[in-house]
Amino acid sequence: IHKRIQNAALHPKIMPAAQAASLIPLGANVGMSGFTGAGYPKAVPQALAARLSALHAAGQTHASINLWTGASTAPELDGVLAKAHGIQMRLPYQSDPSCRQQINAGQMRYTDMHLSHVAPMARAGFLGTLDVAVVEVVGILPDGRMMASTSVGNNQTWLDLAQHIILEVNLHQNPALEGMHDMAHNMPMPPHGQPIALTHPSERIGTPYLQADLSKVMAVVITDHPDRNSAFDAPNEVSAQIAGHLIDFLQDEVQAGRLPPSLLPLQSGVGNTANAVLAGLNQGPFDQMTAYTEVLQDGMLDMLRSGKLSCASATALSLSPTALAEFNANIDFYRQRIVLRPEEISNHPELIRRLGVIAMNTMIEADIYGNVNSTHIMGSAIMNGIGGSGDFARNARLSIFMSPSVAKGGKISSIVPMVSHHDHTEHDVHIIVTEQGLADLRGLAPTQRARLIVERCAHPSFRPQLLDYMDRAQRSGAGLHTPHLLDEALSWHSRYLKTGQM
Ligand code: 0RQ
Repeated sequence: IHKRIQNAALHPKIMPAAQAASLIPLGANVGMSGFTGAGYPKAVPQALAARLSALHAAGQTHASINLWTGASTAPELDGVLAKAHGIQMRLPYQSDPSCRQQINAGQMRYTDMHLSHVAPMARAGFLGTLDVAVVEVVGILPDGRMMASTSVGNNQTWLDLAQHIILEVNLHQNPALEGMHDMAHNMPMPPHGQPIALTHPSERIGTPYLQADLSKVMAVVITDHPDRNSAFDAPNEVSAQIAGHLIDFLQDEVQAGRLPPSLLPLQSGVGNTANAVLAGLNQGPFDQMTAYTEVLQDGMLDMLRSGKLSCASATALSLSPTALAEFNANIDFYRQRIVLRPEEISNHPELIRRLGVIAMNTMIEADIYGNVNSTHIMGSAIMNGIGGSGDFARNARLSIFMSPSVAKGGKISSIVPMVSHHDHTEHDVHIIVTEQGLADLRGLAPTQRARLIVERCAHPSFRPQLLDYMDRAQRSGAGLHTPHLLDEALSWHSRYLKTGQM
């Protein structure tokens, strides 16, 4: 243990998780590490959940905390705390079934934010005071610098801002992660802003270590557990078709001279479809690609190994157990090629625009004019959150959204007359892809976009209804720039809610 915690001043602070959890004040704002199932604290949240449950049983029914993280975490963090009714408010992103259920039942407040905004907003004080940071690290050097774990997220900001710090030193995480991180953060705010000096995904502009005022550390907890990440589904026919359309399109762009042969830095969202697109790119014609993304998942690891991808910048590793084992076995190879950064840098609009990122994200639905909903089911129930999709889509050189054309066994069309919630406006969406085909919306007016999206992307079982809506809206809409029949525009969603079928 002392090999991992080389700073002797911290040794007296080593304690069991339950004791550390008892130091967190009720009602506190707590900033925890964790991003897409990687690098989250594994013991203190569970101990805190047990403590809160006991308090609830003893009549303190409102005992809870406000929970800030990097992004989604895992059942041992979001899951246990939500099940214990221990989270009063949550930000900036979650994907946990229990959290989702409580948010949609009106029992948990959820502030769903662009991930690049979180650290600057926290520093500016808009989110309130951060009482406690709970951060997983791999180890602590004699001088107190800390080796970061499998995700960076907002960890350095939480350590900077928190009044008190609890560290979880996870012996299971590979000490050879040391050197993979680049912790530049806390860029000068306006009116003192400066250019961020990154011009290539592989560049480094900061130190590889987390740092903190060690006098704020009130507990150090030892853990020995792996990140809990599930395996991806093997690409199915639909995701393979989406990948195929996308790769054909990228090849055409290269041929037309609009993209270089090694493309531009790739960003890929999470999920099975995104992973299938990466698998397609790994088999495809492009070489010497790079990635400037937030989550590095299995597909990108395969591409690094095959040499298709020369380097990747991200804020978190989100690897299946098999991919994680391979990563750990070859970590020296990957350390040369991967940089993990704070999410305010991995998702920074300035850098995404400068690098010319190709953003590939999954959506819930798009409308005929190209507006995209990434977050809400039938207009009012949250699924996960906007995450980094807006940071990338708004600023990308090429902003791509993909989805199967139908959901729930064909009862729902992913292409609708009007989206039931807007995350990405028509101005931020360049390409829509489904298994049916790809619509390139660049430079087109709304009615041109509508025809292309319906003809290329909608499922044949919904296409006639969409064409009929478009034709009638174009004949009798109140305005003919973006023609709509307002009484009907959301009728597909209300019909689904009433009948179970759009
Ligand atoms: O529901 O699980 O109950 O079956 O939505 O859909 O097809 O499995 O797709 O897992 O890739 O998620 C947009 C949610 C897609 C995700 C979203 C139902 C469908 C299923 C999931 P079930 P799939 P995925 C990087 C970038 C926002 C954040 C983001 C997401 C469930 O990609 O959260 O992009 N994106 N971040 O049945 C009703 C529809 C539906 C629908 C799908 N039209 N209507 N239900 N579903 N389409 C990562 C970070 O930022 C951290």
